[in-house]
Amino acid sequence: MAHLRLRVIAGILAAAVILGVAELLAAFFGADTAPLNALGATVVDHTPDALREWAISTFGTSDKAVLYLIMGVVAVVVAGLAGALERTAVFAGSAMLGVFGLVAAVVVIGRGGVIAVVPTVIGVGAGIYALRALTRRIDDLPEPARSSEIFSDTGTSDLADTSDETDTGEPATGVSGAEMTAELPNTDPAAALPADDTKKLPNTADSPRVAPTGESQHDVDKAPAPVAKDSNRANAPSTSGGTRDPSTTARTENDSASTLPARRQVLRGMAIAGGVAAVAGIGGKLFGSLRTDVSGERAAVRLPQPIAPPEPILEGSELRLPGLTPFLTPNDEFYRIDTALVVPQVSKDSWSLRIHGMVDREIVLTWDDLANRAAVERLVTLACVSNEVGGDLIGNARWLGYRLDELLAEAGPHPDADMVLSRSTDGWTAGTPLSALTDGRDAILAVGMNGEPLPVQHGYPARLVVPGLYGYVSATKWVTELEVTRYDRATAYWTRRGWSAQGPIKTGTRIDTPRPRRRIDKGHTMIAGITWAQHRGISGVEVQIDNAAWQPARLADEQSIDTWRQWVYEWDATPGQHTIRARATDGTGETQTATRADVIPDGASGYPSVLVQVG
Ligand SMILES: Nc1nc2c(c(=O)[nH]1)N[C@H]1C(S)=C(S)[C@@H](COP(=O)(O)O)O[C@H]1N2
Ligand SMILES: [Mo]
Repeated sequence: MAHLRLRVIAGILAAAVILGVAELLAAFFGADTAPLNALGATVVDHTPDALREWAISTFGTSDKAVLYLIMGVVAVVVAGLAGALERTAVFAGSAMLGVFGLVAAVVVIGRGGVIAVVPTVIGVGAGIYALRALTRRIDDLPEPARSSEIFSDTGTSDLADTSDETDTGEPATGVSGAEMTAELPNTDPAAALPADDTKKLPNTADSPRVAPTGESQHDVDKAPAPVAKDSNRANAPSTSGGTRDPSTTARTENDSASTLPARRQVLRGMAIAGGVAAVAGIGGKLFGSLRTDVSGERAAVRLPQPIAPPEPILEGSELRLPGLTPFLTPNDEFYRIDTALVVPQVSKDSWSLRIHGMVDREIVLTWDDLANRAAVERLVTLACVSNEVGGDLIGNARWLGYRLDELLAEAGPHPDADMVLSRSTDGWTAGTPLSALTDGRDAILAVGMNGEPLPVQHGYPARLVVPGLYGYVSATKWVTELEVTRYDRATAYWTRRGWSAQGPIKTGTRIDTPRPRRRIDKGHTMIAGITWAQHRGISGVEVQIDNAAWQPARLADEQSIDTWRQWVYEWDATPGQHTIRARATDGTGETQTATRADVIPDGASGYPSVLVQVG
């Protein structure tokens, strides 16, 4: 296939134009109207559970980056194929881009309505235009020229073209030795020209040489060389400017045109396509984030004063042992789990919380409305249902916000309601038992985290925090809606995908130190970790070395039943290989189960264990 490499590059550039132009428009129409963002979000929504589990456990918090990487690779392959198949008279590649556009359009409309399709349509239009323009230029190239040469010639400056013309190796592209010699006399004078004249070289020196090449490889009976020479001289500067149309009138001078301008047309076209893609894409990203980024406004937010002084952290809740997880998790180390490929940027000024559904009176609360209400601050440990035994999808923070029982009471939930379906700006939902929000526990609409406004990726300006329930059924970030409803009427995001409708946190223990498969010194060893059973509390932790009897560990002080607790067991380690296990008993007296369970459908279970080599 002639010029395969050029065609593949043309296809990839066309795809870059699509994504770049769409990104630029998405700066105005919203980040989720960019086709890759919309497609990625749809992939996320439809990823089979097993795959999602695998992705989270394999890539952790970089699962989103991996998804974009995969989409990028697929895009490059498809686009390269589209480029390879496209011809001036064959629209196969354009059709492929069109099909991509159609799929993306359907997805984008499904997620954001008809108007959201604009970036995709214009982007795909621009991409197909670019593919057509580049393909025409490539089709105009003389057959024998190999793309490698096109590129080695690029040099891209006119000066480089000069050296190209004097390069006697070039005709080896397929012209015979005789032609080669015939050309030499022509190239010599060219090489002898003073440097200032180099600009004219492509026309003067090129034409005579190209005629044989063009004629022998191309259309022998088309326009004779002299005509081509003249027309070429007259037109080359403008024709190589890239405005040329592949119309039939242009064809004549084209076919007999020199390889050099044709080559330069291709390169110039590619440079333009690449430039448009890069400028539009990067510009769109920058402009989009300038327009929507809320980190500036967040930094200026003044948090409400809690009605009571902040809950002091008990001195004894922190054991201060090397390798042990600190009692409070700093915001920048707090795990992040959500389905949002683009972190929602929600301004507090446009934010509101609507409480509706099975209520006596629907209410809408704005940010300023909240200022008139009493704020509280509470320590609550948040955990993800996808946290494996020994995993780190759990964190403890100080949350500042408004009691949900008070906000719900203002709306007046009906007695036959049993669920609150909370919804975020990006359409994600959680179904929380109404009872968990009204039974007196510290369920809050949080606006602050560890003394700061909520970090944007943790839900700025407002999210839910409910002690005792996994995040997927309670901890809605960027929350704007609470619909009071019933479990038999509404199904939340993850429940629709096979996860349990109810998500109480299972009692758990983690061994932080020693680390697994470490070699440690014999003798006195601190085995330490954390344990949690939010809203039930912990009554004890035990440690087992190999198959010996379970021994009680020492627990740090109990800050509250809603937070995790540190624990430590002092061990006189003997040489050899040992397995350390731990288990907790919650405040109701129930010991966590040894039975291993997968995270789906309602959270992992089983004892954590660590294998160490002593001595
Ligand atoms: N809007 C939105 N809120 C969400 C989610 C989400 O995907 N979208 N994921 C939930 C899940 S599964 C968990 S475990 C917690 C995690 O909160 P964090 O990222 O602040 O740690 O957020 C919850 N809130
Ligand atoms: Mo989660």
